[in-house]
Amino acid sequence: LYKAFIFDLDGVLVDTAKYHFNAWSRLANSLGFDFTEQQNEELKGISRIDSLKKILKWGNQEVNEENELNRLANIKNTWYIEMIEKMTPDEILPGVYDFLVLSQKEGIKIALGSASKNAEIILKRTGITHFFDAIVDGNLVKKSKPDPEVFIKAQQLLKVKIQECVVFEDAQAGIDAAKAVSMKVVGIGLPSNLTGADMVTPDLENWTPDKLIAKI
Ligand code: G16
Ligand code: MG
Repeated sequence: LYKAFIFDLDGVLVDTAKYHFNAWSRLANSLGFDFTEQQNEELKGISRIDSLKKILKWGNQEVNEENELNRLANIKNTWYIEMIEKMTPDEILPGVYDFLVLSQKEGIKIALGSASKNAEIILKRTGITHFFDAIVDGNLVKKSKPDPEVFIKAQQLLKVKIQECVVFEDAQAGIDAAKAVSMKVVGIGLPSNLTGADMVTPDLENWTPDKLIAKI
C-alpha cells in the first residue's frame, strides 16, 4: 500500500530549530527586542522570509522595503550557516538513522520535503544524503507550507501516487500541508502541537516501517 516516505528536515531528522532560534534571537536582539521559545514554535516549517515578518511584528518593527527585509534575512542566514556548518552525524535525531536504513532495505522510496534553503548542507554534514531518492527543499518550491507544493513535488519526483505516500512532520504547518492533499501523515512531537496527524510519536526510536504503517 505505502511505497514512499517523505521526511521533513528540521525537527524530524535533525534538531536545527535550536540554531534557527539562536540566529533569529540574535537578530531580534540587535534590533532591540526579544521573543520567547513559545513564539518560536510558530516559526517551525515556515519559510525564512515569512519567519522574519512574524518576528518583526512581535517586536513592533515596521519594515516594508523588500531590500531591507532581504538584508535582515541574509544576516540571520549567515549566523545560521555558521552553526550548521559545524553539525555532525551525532545530531541526527533518535531512531532516525536505523529507520532510514530499514526503509531503504524494504524498498520504500525516500524523499526530503523541507522548507529550508540550507537542506543540502545539513544532509551532507550529518551524513545522510545518500538515503534520498529525491530532495525537495526551499529552493525548489514557490509556496511554503501549509501549501502542499513541497510534498506534491516529492511525490511526483518519486513517481508514486499520493495515497502511497507517508509524510513525517513536526510542525502544524506541515501537517496541514499534507492533509490539504489527503496524504497520510505521522506527527513527530507532542499531540497538542500536531492536530490532524494520523498518528503522533515523540521520535522514531524503536519503530520499524512495518510497525508504523500498521498504525496509520
Ligand atoms: C525549516 C524550519 C523553519 C525555517 C525554514 C526555512 O523547515 O522549520 O523554521 O524557517 O526551514 O529555513 P532556511 O532559512 O534554512 O531556508 P522544515 O520544513 O525543514 O521544517
Ligand atoms: Mg520541521
